This record gives sequence, structure tokens and C-alpha cells, in this order.
Amino acid sequence: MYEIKEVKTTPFKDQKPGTSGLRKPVTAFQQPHYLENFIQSIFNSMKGGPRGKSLVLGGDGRYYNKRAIQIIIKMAAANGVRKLMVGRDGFLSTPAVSNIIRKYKLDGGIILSASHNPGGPDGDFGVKFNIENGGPAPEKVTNEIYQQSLRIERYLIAEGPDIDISRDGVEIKILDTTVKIIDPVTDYADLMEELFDFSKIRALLDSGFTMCYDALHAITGIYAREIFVNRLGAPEESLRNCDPLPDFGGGHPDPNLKYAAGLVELMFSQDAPDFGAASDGDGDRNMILGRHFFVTPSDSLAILAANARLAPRYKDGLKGVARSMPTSRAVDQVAQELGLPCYETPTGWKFFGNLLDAGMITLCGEESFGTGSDHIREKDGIWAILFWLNILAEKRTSVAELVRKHWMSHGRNYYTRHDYEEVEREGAQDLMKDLDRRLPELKGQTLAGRTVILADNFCYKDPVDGSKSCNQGIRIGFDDNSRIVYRLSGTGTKGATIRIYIEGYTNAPELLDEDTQEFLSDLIRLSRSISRIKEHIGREEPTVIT
Ligand code: G16
Repeated sequence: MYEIKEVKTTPFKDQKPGTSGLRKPVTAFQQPHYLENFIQSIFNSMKGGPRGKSLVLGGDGRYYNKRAIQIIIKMAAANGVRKLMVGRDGFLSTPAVSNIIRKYKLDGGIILSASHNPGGPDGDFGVKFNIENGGPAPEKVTNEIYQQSLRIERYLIAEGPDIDISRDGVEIKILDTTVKIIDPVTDYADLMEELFDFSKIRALLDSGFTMCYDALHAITGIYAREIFVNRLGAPEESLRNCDPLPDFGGGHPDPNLKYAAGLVELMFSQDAPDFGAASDGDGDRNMILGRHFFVTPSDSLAILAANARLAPRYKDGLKGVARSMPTSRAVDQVAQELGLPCYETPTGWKFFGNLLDAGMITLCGEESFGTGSDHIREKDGIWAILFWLNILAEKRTSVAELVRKHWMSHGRNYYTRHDYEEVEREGAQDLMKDLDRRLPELKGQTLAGRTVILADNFCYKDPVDGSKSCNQGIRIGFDDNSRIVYRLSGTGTKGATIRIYIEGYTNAPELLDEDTQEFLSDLIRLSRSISRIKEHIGREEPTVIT
């Protein structure tokens, strides 16, 4: 019924994976051969080729997912993949894919997602490739995929009818490939039940503690229903926007103060529940809120590290922790106190992979609402939320009280990120080059009462394999523990996005409850003058503040 067809093609020059896979507007992926070229480049980059390999395939359900799944199944078959596990209806969250690769010892996985970017016909689409450890392909692999994409001349695809992926448990044979349709949720939910004390969380929820989970109409809705409602007994009303939609209901599936505005409004209202949380398009990000209280991702990582022993999986303590360079240094204080190694990596989850594989760290996280551990090799939204619930179930305290106590003992790292989205690429690149050029003269200068003690362009040397990743962002550190970081986003699809990360520190008890933007106001002004942002891009007000 199926026949292998060889299709002649020519390279697209723009298939270089960014911070997390290849992300482009849907319309780019709809060009003839565009998706096929990239998928064939992934296959061609595999050591020993795709023949005989086992893979998992799924995505966040965004627009074009279904079409892409059919194309990829047929290409996998034509390329001789032995086994292909496919999420029912094409659904699989990013953490679920990572778990499946590890649990079933597969050679890798393909995730169809553009994460938190908007979806729909005018939105974005994306393809990520994860390797056999369950984590995002490291740079040497993504570079090889890119090189393959620049010299591709043909791809292989099986010609034949589309496959019914609507029923799980079904196995279909296409050429030599066994396609197995799997339930997207069960393996993941089972893993969560192994890591955390579900009976304690259930008791917390039974005690009158209320929660609200917002899936922003993305993939985690199906996971949340199974875990929070079916397994933990939360009432159905605790779920918001939990039906996945191809266009995410027109919103950005990005769990932050701007794009999860509905949840934020609820959490700051009179009727606020005790706990609020949200996740992103593909389920790897999380936002944690308490009643009238927002927890920054950087603080969340520090608090999870400080209280990790309260969850069964981490009861013996942590081996070490890591954070991406722009993430606040709140977790560094915890690591120091606990005598743990603490690593600073470039932005991108792929940089944690080696440290996790080598058993050098147990927990890691990023300011961009990502937190994770060695249970898989991706950041994990629902995992982070369960971790918080497990800690609260043990401590029987409020989110706000837990965080405030943490600040009392460790000091507070005030933190904000100012994003300048859809900026002209040239202006953004000039800004970075100009900063880079002025680094030597910045060092030692006193600016607004602070002396610059660090001014560099972050270069990371992986302690496991010795590989170097340079040009990862400009760091300006001051003598009062404050810091400004500049980098260009690697996930946007329109123009460039400049990210400015601003961090200040205090341990003065009377200053722990200030408004973040106010506390940081002079550093924010400084961040703009140092970068000469107005000269470079013509404006200085950011588009998003988190
Ligand atoms: C991806 C990466 C993260 C990174 C984030 C933002 O997350 O996996 O490691 O922190 O993008 O990156 P950038 O600042 O370059 O835009 P996700 O959730 O989009 O896959």
C-alpha cells in the first residue's frame, strides 16, 4: 500500500535551529519541501543513519501539527525507522517526550512545538529534536542538522494514505516501520506519582486549600485533568482553559504576568485561591502564584532547592544545582549554604544535559519560567507545580509566607526582565556589538554610585566535555551584588528581541517587601544608558516586563 518516493529538493538557507529547535511562522513551514527538508536533515544527521532507529513523535497540538505528523510518519517509514511511538491525536508535551525516550530507551524524539509563541494559521510552528538521553539536541547535533540542511538534495517519503492516530494502543505497520499510537498522559502521570507524595498533596487539597491551574488552552490541559483532578482529587473548577486548541484561543500560551493575565487577575482578586499556576504551549514552563503573590522563576528555583528534601524523590538531598547565566543568583545563596556545587550555563535547556547526565546536578532552572531536575532532560511545568504543592503540603504554610521566610534568611534578589520585541535586527545587533566593544572601558567605572566589577561577554566551557559556547550575553556586575545582563533572544520569529535582565540584592529586613520595578528603578535607568538603547533602536520603553 505504501511506496517509497525520492523527492528532489534544494536547500533553504534559514534552517538553523535557535535556542530551542527551528521556529518559524506557520507559513514558512507550509512552503513546499520546507518541513520535509528539515526532517530529512535530522535523519541525515543521526549517527549511523535513521535505519533501525526508534523514535517518539508528538507535539503541543498547535495549528499544522496534524499535517506535520502525517508527513513525518511517512518520512520516518521511508527512511527505515524501526519503531515510531506517536502521541494520540499527535499530542505529547515536551516533558512527556523526554520521559518516553528515557523510559522506553528510544534513540530520540521529534517534538512539534513553538513553545510559548502564538499559534494558528498566522502564528508560529516549530520542530525540536531530542536525543537518546531525552534532552534537547546539543549544539554539536543542531550544527550538524543545519549543515545537512544546507546541502540537502533529496528526501524520502512513503506514498500512501494518512494514518489514523486517534486511538491509542493501536499498532500500524508502514513498510518496515511499526507505528504505535500511545496515550500521551499515563507514562508522565505515573512518573509524577513516583516523584512526589500524592497522598500528602491530596490531603492538602482535601483540607480546604484551593488552587487554580491555567493551561492557556495548550497541551497541559490533558495532563492537568488527569493529575490534579483524577489522581489528586482537586475539583474540576480548579482547571482553567484546559481544552487544548490549535490557536490557543488566540492567546500567547506563555505563563507570565502579561500573557496569563486572567489567572493573575484571579490570584490578585478578593476570591483568589491559595495557589495558582500555569504552563506554556508545550508544557515545559511554569508560573507559580500565591494568593496576591507572584513568585519569580529565579526565586522558585532557589526555594525548591532549599526545600527539596521534603519531596520523596529528593529526600537524600541534591548533588548540585545549575541556573542559566541571566537567571538571578538566588539559588547560588542556597547552594552556598548547603555546600552544593552551583553551575552557570548559557540560556537554553540543552546546556544542562551534560551536567545532569554526569550526575553533577539534580535541580536546574532559568528565569524564563523553566525549572527541572534529573527525572527527565527537559524543563517541566507540571513537575514544578507538583513540587511546590508537595512542599506546601508538608509545611502547611502559604506561598507568600514561604517566600518571605526564605528572603528573611537568604536576602532577596530583586529581579526583572525587560524585553524589546520585534526590533529591527540590525539595530539590535549593533547594540550588542557596541556593548561588547565598550566592555574594557566599562570595567572599574562608577555609575550611579555603583562600581563595575565585572564586564564581559559570557563564554561557557562545559565542565563535562570541554566544549565552548561563547558570545552568550553581556554581563555587567556591580560591587553591591547587582547585575545587568544583555542578550538577544534565540526563540523569536519576527525581527530581533533584546532582553535586558536586571538584578539587585538586599538582605535588609525593612527592604524585603518593596515593589520590584521601584526597587530596581535606578538600575533600570542605568541598563538603558549603558546600552544606549534609544540611539540603537529608537525607543527605550520595553514591550514586555516580567
Ligand atoms: C527556550 C529554551 C530555554 C530558554 C527560552 C528563552 O524555552 O528551552 O532554555 O530560556 O527558550 O530563550 P530566549 O531567551 O533565547 O528566547 P522554550 O520554553 O521556548 O522552549
